[in-house]
Amino acid sequence: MTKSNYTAKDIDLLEGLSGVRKRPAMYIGSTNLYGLHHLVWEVVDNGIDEALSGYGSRITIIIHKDGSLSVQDEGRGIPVDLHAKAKVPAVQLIFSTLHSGGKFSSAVYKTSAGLHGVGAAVTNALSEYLDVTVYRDQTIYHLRFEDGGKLVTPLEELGKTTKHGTLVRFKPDSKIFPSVEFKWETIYNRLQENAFLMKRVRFILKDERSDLSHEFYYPNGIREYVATLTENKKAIGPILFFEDEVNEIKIECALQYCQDDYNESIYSYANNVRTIEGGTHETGFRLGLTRVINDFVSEHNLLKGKAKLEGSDIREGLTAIISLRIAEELNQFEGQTKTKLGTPIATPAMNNFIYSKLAYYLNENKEYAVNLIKKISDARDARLAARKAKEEARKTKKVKNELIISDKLTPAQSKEYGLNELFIVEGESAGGTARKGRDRVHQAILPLRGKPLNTDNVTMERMLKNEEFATIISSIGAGVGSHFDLEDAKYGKIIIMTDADTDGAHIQTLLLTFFYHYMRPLIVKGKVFVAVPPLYRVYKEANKKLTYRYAWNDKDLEKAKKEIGAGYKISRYKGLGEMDAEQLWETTMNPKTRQLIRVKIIDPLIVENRVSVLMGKDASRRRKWVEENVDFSLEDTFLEEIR
Ligand code: 28G
Repeated sequence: MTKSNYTAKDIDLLEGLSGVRKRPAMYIGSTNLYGLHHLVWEVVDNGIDEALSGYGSRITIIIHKDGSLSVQDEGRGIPVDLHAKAKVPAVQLIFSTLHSGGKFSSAVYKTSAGLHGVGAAVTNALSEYLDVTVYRDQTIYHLRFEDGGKLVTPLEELGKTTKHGTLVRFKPDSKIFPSVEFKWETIYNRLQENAFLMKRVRFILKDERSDLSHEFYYPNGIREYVATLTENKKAIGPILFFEDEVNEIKIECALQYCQDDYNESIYSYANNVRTIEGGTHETGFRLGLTRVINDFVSEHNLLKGKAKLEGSDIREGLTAIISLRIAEELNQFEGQTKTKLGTPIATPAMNNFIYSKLAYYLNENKEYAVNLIKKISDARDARLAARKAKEEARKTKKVKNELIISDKLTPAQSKEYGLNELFIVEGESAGGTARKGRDRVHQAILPLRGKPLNTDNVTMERMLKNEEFATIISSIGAGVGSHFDLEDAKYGKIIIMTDADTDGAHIQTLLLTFFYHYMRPLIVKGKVFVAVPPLYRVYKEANKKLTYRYAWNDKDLEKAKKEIGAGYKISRYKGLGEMDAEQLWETTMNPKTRQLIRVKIIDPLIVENRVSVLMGKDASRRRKWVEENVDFSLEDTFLEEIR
């Protein structure tokens, strides 16, 4: 770069970005993989906003071999004219000014303003380089930043073109991010989600590191989203799809009921942002749904003399996607993570919307209506039966069903259930070691023989016949499926402890598949964990004194080698079985020294994709997937350290 190009204005702009570099987590949540991918979303969201405004129907993302990533849209191209006040090209400003998203966007419905929504300048601030190429007014424009947003190539013209759009290529700064490796699957899932929500837009993802590529294009939008989420389930009737505009809110909703599904899976969005914490639109949806079903039942004199249907009965086995488009000024986010819709009018809008659409549909499709009401009333009966059984058990003080539990479980002594931990351990021998090493007061051990049953695609009846799961269910003591009641759980933590190899990962997935289908509240409320055994032990014996360190990854290993000093030896743990009771306690079970990963459902698609690919019937699809994801870990299936 030539120093003379650098003006006082450029330096002012750079100062804002240096704040981002000093405290990146404030802007992108963290500097782990979550934050790394946030750089991608900021740029992609701008391309999506342009498409939402009606310009461009294709967005291409390429992961390059050098660790950079590029995003190209076919919109109008970012304006290059000098900004009236700042006197620098608008495009330069967008990549140098924080929060430029809100200020500069002309989109009526904006994607961002969600979790962090701080604009592409943040991506620039945290990149080794960032190139912007604009195709606009028959001209190719270009500018380049390096080293956290320093303008090294001011806006230049590269030639003529007939194209229009914007191309951004950036390489995350390895001084900021411990890992700068983009994950194919993380980006894949996010783009798929976006594609479902934007039926007009084609998303193309290419990975030059592995030659993988994929195109997402769903002309049927969220209908296909619901179809994907329910592809392994037994559907009751067709996927219903409704859309309307109410009080200037554009509403789309797709829903499907399934047999043998005891969960409610309602996923809502506002302007393409997933509203994880729900909010006013979800509230309205639930109100309207409960109202329309109960009104339909009483109008047609169904279920005479039977107990009222509750909302939970009506939502059991329901998978629904709700997508709202709200004008920017009405789009309010609240909640701890700003993923809760606060817009008040969304409640009556959704309430009336789902009421009128579904009432009409049910009256026009009596056969469907009868099947649905039957299913819902079965759910109500099951709920009442479970409650009655529970009350009986309490009356007869038969709660001491620990006695019925098979001899496989080594229980904890404490009756303070919330503090107790259930370790589900791979293998009888590791189970034995864990039994010896544990804290007897609060830790219970349940060893597993072999691989647990794959509970995807089997009925509950079949699952209950499986001894391992029967034992898990009775050990936890809180019921199963729609009868599951978190309050009755005998443990505050369920900890899956397996070897750190592919078999171990498979067992984790099988167990999580079970918890996901039959005890989902455990996962939703963050009660399920995966234990992380160490991979190495670094040790040395000198002057009859043994010193040692454990290492969970290669970084730890380097640190441990340094701490132990010259003459160290390394033993690599291949499985839990290689540790004695004391070592297992110290490294993997002791709450003070162990590492646990909390299981979360980050994204319904990630879970359903993984579950259906890994657990489904199609072996060739599974093999291909495993080949493509050789380094897969559960971390991004069910698990994520969200900040
Ligand atoms: C490829 C990666 C990410 C974008 C546009 C297009 C316009 C724009 C972007 O304008 C500043 C504020 C309001 C005009 C808007 C072009 C209007 C007319 C745009 C992107 C200037 C922002 N012509 N495409 N920003 N506006 N794509 N893709 O970032 O007044 S950002």
